[in-house]
Amino acid sequence: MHTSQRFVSRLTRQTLALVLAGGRGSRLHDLTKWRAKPAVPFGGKFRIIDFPLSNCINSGIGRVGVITQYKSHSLIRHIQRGWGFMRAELDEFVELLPAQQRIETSWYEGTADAVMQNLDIIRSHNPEYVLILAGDHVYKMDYGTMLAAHVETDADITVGCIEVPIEDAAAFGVMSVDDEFRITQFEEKPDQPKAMPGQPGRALASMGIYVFSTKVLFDELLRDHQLNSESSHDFGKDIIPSVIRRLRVSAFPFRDPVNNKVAYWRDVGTIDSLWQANLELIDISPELNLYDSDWPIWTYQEQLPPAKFIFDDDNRRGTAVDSMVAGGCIVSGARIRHSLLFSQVRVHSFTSVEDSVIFPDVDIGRHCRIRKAVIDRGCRIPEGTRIGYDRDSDERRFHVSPKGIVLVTPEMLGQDYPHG
Ligand code: ADQ
Ligand code: ADP
Repeated sequence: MHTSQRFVSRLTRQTLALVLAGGRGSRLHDLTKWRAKPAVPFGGKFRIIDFPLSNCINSGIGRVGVITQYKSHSLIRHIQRGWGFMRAELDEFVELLPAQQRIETSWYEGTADAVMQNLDIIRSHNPEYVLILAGDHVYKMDYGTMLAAHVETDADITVGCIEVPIEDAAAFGVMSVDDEFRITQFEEKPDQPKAMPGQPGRALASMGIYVFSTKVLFDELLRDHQLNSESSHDFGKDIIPSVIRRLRVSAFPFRDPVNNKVAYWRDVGTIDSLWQANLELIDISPELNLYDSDWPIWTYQEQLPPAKFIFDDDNRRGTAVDSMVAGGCIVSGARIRHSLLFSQVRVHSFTSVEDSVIFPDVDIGRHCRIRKAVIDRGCRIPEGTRIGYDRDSDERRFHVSPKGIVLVTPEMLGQDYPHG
């Protein structure tokens, strides 16, 4: 075993990371009508893509390309503003790779096609390994250990994997492995997922992240492109299942380095899971600790004053309990309970907000009662509005999720989106 620090840091320096950030995220309904899923706000001041990008930087991978396609304006703006601090003279960068019809006269098809169309850019960086990541998961992971495992097992390809409950497994690529964690079977989104040996309730799911030795990546992408006219050019659907018999494909189980249990990893792909994952951050001991200075999550942030809580004219206290409140917020004579307020939210007197996630730049007028809601950026909630108390009335005006979470966007309120 060569897991010395120097060995791992050599591997991370020889790696180019490509973050796939072009997917639609259609289960997030109107939250992804104007932005790609990786640009969706998360955790009070971040966007989802900040997690894989921060993981790269914290792992020592300084060369990162972000492949964008769908509704990329807000994502591109975020990356240009927030991730420009990399030092080009040290060969460190976060580079945007928009679909631009470089090789084919089409937009990107599947995930493998999105990488294929950037082959010349990959070649120009001359990496030893290419780490392919998804831009839409929330987790903290040291990719250095996955690269080390790739090299130590002499793998051509290594797939990151995590144990999931069998009832959720049909949404993932599901694999079987041998004693040495070599993948022996891989099925993309199977109707009947296979359980792990001896664990009928669990399946081994692909995280949709891959380490490729660069030559293998080039060979397999060209092969898929040239020989397989049926292919949808997707890593999970086409490439991985077709190579497991020919090549050495290892699984890398992602575990928490502190307690060696299954690590925190969330696909916040629905309104319910986004709401829940945000509110879980408020727990006394959250599974995802954002206050961990060993693994900082970087982002773009405006320079904002501290959050402020004030008495109103009638001596009503502005309070927030069991909540997280970002910079620039003003809570004036209103009560906030078990909620997450992103930056620059204003909440006015005689209003209560409970069990809710409020995105940036929202203004909530007087005498409102809001419960179990996700309120999108820029909403102006008129005085006296009730949300989360009467399902029929909510369904007429807003979108209500299966768990009864009410999604409110500016368009649903008849308002313009904030530009700029
Ligand atoms: P899916 O969840 O279906 O399965 P997919 O839609 O392929 O994931 O998207 C993967 C990533 O690529 C996402 O970050 C998405 O934003 C991005 N993306 C999709 N199409 C793109 C395109 N044309 N251009 C740029 N980016 C694009 C995958 C695997 C499964 C695995 C799950 C884990 O196929 O095997 O279990 O991820 O979530
Ligand atoms: P984010 O909060 O993720 O940055 P924005 O609210 O800025 O997202 O919206 C993403 C992009 O889409 C912005 O350029 C915004 O101006 C644009 N946009 C959003 N809604 C509309 C709309 N109804 N009509 C036109 N452009 C819109």
